[in-house]
Amino acid sequence: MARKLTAAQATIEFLKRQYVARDGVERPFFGGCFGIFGHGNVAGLGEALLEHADFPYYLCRNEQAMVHTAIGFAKVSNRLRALCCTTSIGPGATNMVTGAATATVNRLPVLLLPGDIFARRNVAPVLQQLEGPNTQDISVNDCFKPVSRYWDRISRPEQLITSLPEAMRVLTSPADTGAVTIAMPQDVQAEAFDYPEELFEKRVWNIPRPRGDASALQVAAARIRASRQPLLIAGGGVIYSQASEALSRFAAQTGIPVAETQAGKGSLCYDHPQEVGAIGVTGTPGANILAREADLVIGVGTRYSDFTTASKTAFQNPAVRFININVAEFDAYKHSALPLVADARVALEELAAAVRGYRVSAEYQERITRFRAEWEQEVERIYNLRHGPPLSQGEVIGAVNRATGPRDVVVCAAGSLPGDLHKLWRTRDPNGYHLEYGYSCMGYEIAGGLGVKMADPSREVYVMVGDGSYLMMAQEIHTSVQEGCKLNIIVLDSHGFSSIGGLSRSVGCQGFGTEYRLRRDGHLDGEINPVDYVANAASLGAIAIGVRTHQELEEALARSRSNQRTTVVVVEVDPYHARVPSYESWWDVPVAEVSLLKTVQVARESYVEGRRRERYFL
Ligand SMILES: Cc1ncc(C[n+]2csc(CCOP(=O)(O)OP(=O)(O)O)c2C)c(N)n1
Repeated sequence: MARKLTAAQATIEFLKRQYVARDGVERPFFGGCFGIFGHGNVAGLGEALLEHADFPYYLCRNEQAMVHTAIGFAKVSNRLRALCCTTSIGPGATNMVTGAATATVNRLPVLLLPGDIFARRNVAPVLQQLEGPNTQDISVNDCFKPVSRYWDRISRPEQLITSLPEAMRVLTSPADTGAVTIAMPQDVQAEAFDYPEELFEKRVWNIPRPRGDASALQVAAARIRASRQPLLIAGGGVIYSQASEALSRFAAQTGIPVAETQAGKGSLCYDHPQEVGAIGVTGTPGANILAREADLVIGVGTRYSDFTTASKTAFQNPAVRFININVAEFDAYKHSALPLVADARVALEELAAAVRGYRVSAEYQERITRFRAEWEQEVERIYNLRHGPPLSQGEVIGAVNRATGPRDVVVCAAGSLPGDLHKLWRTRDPNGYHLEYGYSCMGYEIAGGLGVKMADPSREVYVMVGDGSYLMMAQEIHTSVQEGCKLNIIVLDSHGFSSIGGLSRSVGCQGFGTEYRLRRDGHLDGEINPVDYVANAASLGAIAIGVRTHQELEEALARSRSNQRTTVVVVEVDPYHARVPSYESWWDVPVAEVSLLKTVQVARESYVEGRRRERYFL
């Protein structure tokens, strides 16, 4: 049996029938399709989406943003659901390249369907086509190749029959997932073909929980038993595998302290007795001191970014060894670790059984307990600074944390907020802390928050965003109003890039070019160039409230929570004083080796000193 459909209709018909199953629970994989139409998709995929009202279409304001929304959706769904995104050809398509990279870095599934130039070629160059004199076998969509986990171009309608299942294999693979790009030439989208009926039958993709090698597991258990100062690092893999309970039991049984990466924060509830906080550049003192001294590091679902390893300075014990539990072989082998290529939950359960009877020393446990108590005091201090106005960023985080419920989600991506949140946020749910810190893409925040809300409307979503990120991509407020997806957005106005300003000063560059100021005598150091964020947000349809004092902030947060429509609270924060410090860590940002500037020469000296502690783990 065959069904005559256009390539675009066949694509949507196929996507509708894709399901995933894990732990016996089955669900449809796709939640619908975001898009912006142009000549490259309006008559092809646009027509197909119009016909298939049961596959929802969402109109957004910017193509990059819709990929961020799809990322937020997939991340809070633990990669068990995804969205697809369709664009026209040319600029609409390449606007998604940054989003594709963000998805792939973070290993989150998104299906991108950019329109493409005519496969038929006879009318080329079409509007928005980038021609080349050396080949006709290329379009701007080739830009997606390095940022996609799977890439294909459909130049004949029947190619979908082999391409779409491959796309699903990659999207649902715990180890290989990321952006999948299927470029759809606009003429082919509208072409009909007799597709085999089987292509449109319901398919259930099992998300596996692979087990590690049995002998490697025994070696791992022996290493744990022999260790005196073990530390477990929980990465995003713990969350995606829904391994929090297994981790909690493992930590309680063994007494091994758990430090969390940005993607792994929330693996344990903040008040778990073995939770020692954030690790690395944006880490807390307990986690970083324990990392420095650890003789065994057990990395679970982490890819050891430089923020986690403090640019390879975090682990200073000469005898340190690593065990890496990861579904991705690539990550499991990092730091010459004993690799356990396995699902996090399964591996932690098996390891718990294999080390039964082992427990860290009472002295080690005492240190963990002390670090935890000292850190709680430090958080209280920062939450209650009562600085300003302008308020300190730390106390704004405290006020927002206090205003949230246990299942609410905080969303953030770039600037100084991620570091401060990593340290200070008290997470009570594995999906309650939503940081896009793989690509740390400014502009992710509001668009990503929309994806979170769409995936789970039962949760209140709190987007925390700096004024710089807000100005890059605030327009999805309008989409959130369209969809009735209420967000609580807190804009922290520091009149520019306070994070990069601080970084610039630390490398001797004096904050150059990082503040929103008017040009004066040829330099960007005139008066502050103000932005009315309240008016801006209101113009997009949000309820917008400007606050200055602590009390006004608390009242605005209470109002925001009870509002039905997206609410934006704008608060000025002090970019220079009462900043949250960094604790026991370092980040490699190379400083100019020669410079006429004294500030740079001084910074270079301490940079050279810091680099001495970078290690290879061979
Ligand atoms: C798309 C993008 N461009 C540039 C950067 C580099 N960058 C990181 S943080 C930052 C400034 C962020 O400013 P803002 O959102 O106001 O936060 P703040 O630094 O004030 O906390 C910049 C430019 C980035 N992460 N993403």
